[in-house]
Amino acid sequence: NVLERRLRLALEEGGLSLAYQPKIATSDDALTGLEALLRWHDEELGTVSPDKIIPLAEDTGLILPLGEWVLRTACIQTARWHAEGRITVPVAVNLSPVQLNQHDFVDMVKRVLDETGLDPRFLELELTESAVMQNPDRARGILLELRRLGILISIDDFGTGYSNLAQLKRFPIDRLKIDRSFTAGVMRDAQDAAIVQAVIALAHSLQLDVVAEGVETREQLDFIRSLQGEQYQGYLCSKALAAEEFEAFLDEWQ
Ligand code: G
Ligand code: G
Ligand code: MN
Ligand code: NA
Repeated sequence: NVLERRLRLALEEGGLSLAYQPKIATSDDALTGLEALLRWHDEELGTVSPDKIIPLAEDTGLILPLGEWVLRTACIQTARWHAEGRITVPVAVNLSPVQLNQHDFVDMVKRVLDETGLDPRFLELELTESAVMQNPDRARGILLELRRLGILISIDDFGTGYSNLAQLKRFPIDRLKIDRSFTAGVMRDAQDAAIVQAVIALAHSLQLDVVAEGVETREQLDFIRSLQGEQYQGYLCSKALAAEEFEAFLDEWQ
């Protein structure tokens, strides 16, 4: 498989990069975090989306070295931005469910934090509901260990997965991210608006905060703010940016 061959090569010899999307406070427009997202431009294949890369990597086992590369790169970049005084917020990294099954996953995370010097309080890990529900007892144990290190845990794409609230409440979670498919509909679809309202209320009653994903318009932001949703991400503020572009964004935003 040519995609697999090129991905192996990119991992060994370079060609992968990360883009960073800002997370913003709805109350005062302050930067509250950034999410690292994988990017790959290959000489032969052109630009390949993470929606193609991640499933392939999961099927071939490449997700373990790839996931470690993403984590390490995000930590190095964030530690540097902290040292330069550019930011004081955490970086969020997406995890594949396959990584949770890695026997030494927590040790790998500890090692990367040690080696990059990033304070664990400035690392956030994003997992989908389905990822944690595959093996809830194991996932819970791992999340408790991560939490003990000071790492933040978010549930990504909330509302689209297999949700088990009885299980979810046992997990050490900090934050729910409302899937962008719901955000997209809030101004035109009463059901989407009701779902977003209910998810924010649920999160708050469980002492979790909320990030609305995919906010593209001022009206959507106002809606989220009126429900006291704490943070948002989306094109209204910025798409995910290459590191140099992200620095320019920071200079302008503050
Ligand atoms: O970057 P984009 O917004 O196109 O991302 C598409 C999907 O790929 C999203 O669901 C995102 O969570 C996922 N994704 C992007 N980067 C990573 C990564 O480093 N690891 C994992 N597991 N998923 C990622
Ligand atoms: O699943 P996850 O939330 O990690 O994926 C983030 C994905 O959402 C990336 O593909 C990113 O490029 C995309 N994205 C981020 N903001 C917006 C937005 O405002 N609108 C749309 N349509 N997509 C967005
Ligand atoms: Mn995410
Ligand atoms: Na998401």
